[in-house]
Formats: sequence, structure tokens, C-alpha cells
Amino acid sequence: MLDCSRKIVTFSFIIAVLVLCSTTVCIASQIFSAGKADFNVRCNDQVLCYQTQGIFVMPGENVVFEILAAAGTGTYVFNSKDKQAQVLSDRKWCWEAPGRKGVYTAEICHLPTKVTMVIKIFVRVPFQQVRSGRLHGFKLGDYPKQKKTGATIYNRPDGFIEVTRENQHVWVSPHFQLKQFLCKQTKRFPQYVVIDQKLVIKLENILEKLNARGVSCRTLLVMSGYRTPYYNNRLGNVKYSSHVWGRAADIFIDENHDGYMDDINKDGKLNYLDLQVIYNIVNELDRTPQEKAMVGGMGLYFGNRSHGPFVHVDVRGKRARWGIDFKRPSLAQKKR
Ligand SMILES: [Ca+2]
Ligand SMILES: [Ca+2]
Ligand SMILES: [Zn+2]
Repeated sequence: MLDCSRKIVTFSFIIAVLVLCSTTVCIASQIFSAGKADFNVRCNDQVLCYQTQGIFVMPGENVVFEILAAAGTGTYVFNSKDKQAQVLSDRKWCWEAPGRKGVYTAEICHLPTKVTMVIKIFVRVPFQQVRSGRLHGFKLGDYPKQKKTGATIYNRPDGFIEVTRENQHVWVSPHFQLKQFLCKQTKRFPQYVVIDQKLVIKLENILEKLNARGVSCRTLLVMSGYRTPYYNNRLGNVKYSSHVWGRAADIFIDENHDGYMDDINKDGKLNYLDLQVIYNIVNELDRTPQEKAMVGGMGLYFGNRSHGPFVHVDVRGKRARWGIDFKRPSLAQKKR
């Protein structure tokens, strides 16, 4: 008898847990949060606005954090277990990056509200450590020569983020993890990656707008993010592809995890027309004055045997468009 009631108790406990879990999953998939803190922080030449984000610095670099638009008055506290910052004022701190590569954590807390911004600081490996196109055994290839047009955006990167089996899961923004941007050339660790902060912000902006439009998605699938010059060359891609500087991502929405763009327009078919919602959002973002820093290219691609339809987005600093034209899809041009 006792045994039987124990079984019933255990059984009802399992049911309760299952119900609780499914409710949580259900709520999580319905309510999207952009993950913004209610204050902004200027950090060198960028503005941090999320509750969680990564920044990429060089060894020994002085990183200055300054509170911008505060939601109200009250004290802010800067805290880093790894290395204390120098206090420049009650809203400004200078944190000197350690000489050693790796991921460090800093937190800025608004005391009255307890809202905390967590900043993962990646200290990069300097480009000078590249030997014959390799970095600690990882094949990079050669960065192409600076373009004569004077555009500094094609300078070779100052350094590379080291990605290990352990740190690959670190969130570089509320909805994107470091591992989503890796070059597809190897599964071995450590490997190295370049990520432009502006690209991450652009992807977060796209995601936020998608959810606001009723397309419920927790992240975007990044089919191709960073590409080493070696890998880019192997693909037969253009030399100055934005991917090589960590400024581009080939994306689609895959909430059912089948590796293929979801039926976003709900017409029962999986094809390029499902890309239209992303296309419209990127066009809007590129026209928004406040998003000017993130302006860039967009290319639309049909699916084929190896992948579904996808969108290339980048933050090259000027508008560019190619690929499928929704009005004349048969005239799609191939590029990048
Ligand atoms: Ca899918
Ligand atoms: Ca469809
Ligand atoms: Zn691309």
C-alpha cells in the first residue's frame, strides 16, 4: 500500500515537472526579449546597449567605459573579478586589458534598479603571431593587400579571437554565441575568428524586428560567418569578401532545426519567397539614420541540393544589393 502511494506521488511529480517544462518552453518561444539594458555604455568607439555582449580588444589595450543615457539617477558600479578598473569619474572607468589572450568578464550595475550589463571581454591574439599563414597550427592563409582606394576596412585584422572548446559557447550578444560565427574549415580547437561588432548588432536588430512582426525566432542560423582567406579562396569566392573580415553572415531562420529555411510566409512551400521578410527588414534598417553605422550589402540566394534559400548580410559601410530580384527571380545574378 505504502509502495503504491509512493509510486503515485513519484508519478504525479514527474507529470508536474513535464507540465512545468513544456509551459516554460512555450512561454520562452512566444515572448521575445531584445535583451537590452536600460542604460547605454560608450566603450571606445562603440556603444553597448545589451545586458550581455562581447567586445574584442588587444592585449594591454586601455578600454574606457562610460555611462551614456541613464534611465534615471543613481549610482553605477563597475566590477571585474579578473582585473579592477581605474575609476575616472562616478560614471567612467578605464580597464586595462591583460597581456594574456582569453575571455574576461566585467559587469556594470545600476544600483537602484539592479540592472546589470555583463561584458565578456575577449583579448585577441595579435596578427604578428601569424607565421606562414598559420596561427598556432590553424590555417589562415594570406590576407589580400590593402585596396588602393584607401578604404581602411580592407586592412588586415589587428588580431584574432581564440576559440576553444570551452569558450565557444560564450554569448557575444543576447541571442548569438561565439560558435555561430566560426569558419567552417575545421572542427578542431583552438581556432581563430574575426567578428565585427557591428555585424552582431545588425543581426540582433534583424532578429528583434522579425519577432516584432510575429516571426517568432530565438536566433538566426548563421550558415557562414567568418571565413579565413584560405577557406574563402578554397570556395572560389571573391578576394575582398566581407566574410574574410568578419563583417558578413549568410543567414536563415530555422526554428524547427531541419537545416533549411522555415516556411515563414506560411504558403506550404519552402522557397526564396520565404526570404522576403528578412529582405524587407534589412532594407528598412539600412534606411534608418540611427543604424547608419551598420549599413551594408545584402544578397538573396536560391536553395540548391546542399542548402536552402538564404540571405547574405554585411556591414561594409555602404549599401549594395545583388542576387534574386523578387520582381524578376529568373534574372538572379551570382555574386559573393
Ligand atoms: Ca527549417
Ligand atoms: Ca513558404
Ligand atoms: Zn555571404
